[in-house]
Amino acid sequence: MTQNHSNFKRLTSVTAIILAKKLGLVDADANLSCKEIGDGNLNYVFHITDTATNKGIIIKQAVPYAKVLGESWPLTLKRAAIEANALIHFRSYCPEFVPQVYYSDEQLAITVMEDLSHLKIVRSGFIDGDPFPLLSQHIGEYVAKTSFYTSDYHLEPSAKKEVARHFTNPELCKITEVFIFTDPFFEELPGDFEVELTDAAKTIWDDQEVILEVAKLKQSFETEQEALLHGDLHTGSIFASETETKVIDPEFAFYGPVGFDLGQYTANLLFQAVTRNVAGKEEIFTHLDQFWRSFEKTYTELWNTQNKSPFRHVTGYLPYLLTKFKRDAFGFAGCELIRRTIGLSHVADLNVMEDKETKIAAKTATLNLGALLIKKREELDVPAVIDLVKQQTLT
Ligand code: SR1
Ligand code: MG
Repeated sequence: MTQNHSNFKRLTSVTAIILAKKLGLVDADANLSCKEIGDGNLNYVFHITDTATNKGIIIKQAVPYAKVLGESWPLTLKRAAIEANALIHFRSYCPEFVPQVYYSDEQLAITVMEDLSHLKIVRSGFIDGDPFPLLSQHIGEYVAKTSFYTSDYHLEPSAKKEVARHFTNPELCKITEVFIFTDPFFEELPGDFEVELTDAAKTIWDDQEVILEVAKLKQSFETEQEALLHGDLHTGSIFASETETKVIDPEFAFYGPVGFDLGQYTANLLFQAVTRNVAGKEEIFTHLDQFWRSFEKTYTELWNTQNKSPFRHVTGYLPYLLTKFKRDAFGFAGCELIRRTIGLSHVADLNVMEDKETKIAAKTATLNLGALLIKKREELDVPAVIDLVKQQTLT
C-alpha cells in the first residue's frame, strides 16, 4: 500500500531545535547545540544539548526510504510510530532497560526521547575493548521479560492478538526476509563480499542441508507469533556503560519467534569472539554464558510466578519451550553470521580489522560457524557453541 507523505518534512538542526522548544522539553532561553548523529542504516538522529547544563534530548526521524539504500528502496514512515509504540510497550515491562519516549508524531515520523549520550553503543564499545560487565545479564533479563510478558503465557490470547495487530510490520519484516533469510543463500542474488571469500560462500550456496534449514528458519520467522520482538537486537541497537544498559531502535518490532531476538544478540557476540585473541575471546564467552543463564533464569521465574496458562504446571512444558527457543536462536544466529559477512549489510566488528589476511580468516570463520549453527542447532548448547568458535578460529 502506498503512503501519503504530503505532510512529511525533513527536519534540519534548526527545525529540530524549534520543535524541542515548542514541546517545552528544553528551556526556551537556553543556548542549544544540535548535531545529526545517526549512524544507522535507516534514520536521522538529532542530539540537542543545552550547552549550559549539558542536558539533552534525542529527536529521531524516519525518512520515506532506507537511508543506507537511497530513495530506490521506499520504506514506510509508519516504522517511526511502531518504534515509539514498541519502546512504550517494552518500557512498561522493563523500565530499567528501555529509554523514555517524550513525544511522537506519526505524520512527521518523529520520536523524541531520553538522551543516552552518557552511554556508548555496545558495538563500538566492544571494538574499543570496553568490558560492559553487566550487559549480557541485563540483555538476558530484557529478552526474558519482553518475550514472556507479551506472550500467551501472560496476556489473554485474544488480548495478545489485539496487541499483535498494532505490530504488523510487513515492510520492515521484508527487509529481514530478504537481507537475512534469502539473498545471502543464493549465488545469483545480491551480495557484498571480498573475492577471497568466494569459495567459502560457494560452500554455503552448494550445501543443500544449509539451504533447507534456512528455508525452515525463514518459515518460522514468517509464521510464528510467540511474542513481541525487538526484531533487530544487534549490538548497534544497545547503549551501555559499566552499570547501565538501554535497548533502542525497535522499529523492526513484530510478533515473531522468541529465538530471533536471542539469536541476533548471540550472533553479534560471536562476531566479537571471532575477532579477538584468546583472552578477549574468553571475555565474550563469559558474556554468552551470562546472557543465556540470565534469560533462562528470568524466564523460569516469570513462568513460575506470573503464568496464566492452564498448562503452566504440566511437567516438561517449560523445558520444552526453553529448548525450542535455544534451538531456534542458534539457527537464527547462524543466518545473522552469514548475512553480515556476505550479504549487503556488514558489521564494523569484522570490517575494522586492518590486516587483510586476518580479516578474511575471521570472515571465513563466521561463514563456517554460521553454517554449523544452522545445521546442528538441535544438538547444540552454549558450551558446544563455544567449542565451535574455538575450532573455527584455531585457539
Ligand atoms: C537496509 S537495512 C539493513 C539492516 O540494517 C538494520 O539495522 C537491520 O539489521 C537491517 O537488516
Ligand atoms: Mg536500527
